[in-house]
Amino acid sequence: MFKKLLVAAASSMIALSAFAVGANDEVLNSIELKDGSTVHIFKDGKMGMEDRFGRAVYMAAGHVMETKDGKKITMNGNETGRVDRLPNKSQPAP
Ligand SMILES: [Cu+2]
Repeated sequence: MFKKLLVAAASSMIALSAFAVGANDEVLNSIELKDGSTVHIFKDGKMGMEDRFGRAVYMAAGHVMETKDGKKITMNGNETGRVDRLPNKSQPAP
C-alpha cells in the first residue's frame, strides 16, 4: 500500500515538472496595436513585442502602447527572446 503511494507520488512529480518546463513561455493573450505590431502577454505577465512582419522587436519596459481599439497598455518586461521562440508567431512577409 505504502509502496503504491510512493509510485503515485513519483509519477505525479514527473508530470508536474514536465508541465513546468516552458509553461511560462506560453502566450496568454496577444493584442494587436494601433501601429500594426502585436504585444504578446506570457503566462507570467511579462510581455514581448512582434512587429507587423512577425519579427521580435525591442520595447523598453514601462512604455505605454495603444491598442487597435484605443486602449492603453503598459509594457511589462521586454521578452524578445521568448517572442523569437514562439512556434505560432506570424510568418515574415515575403
Ligand atoms: Cu510594447
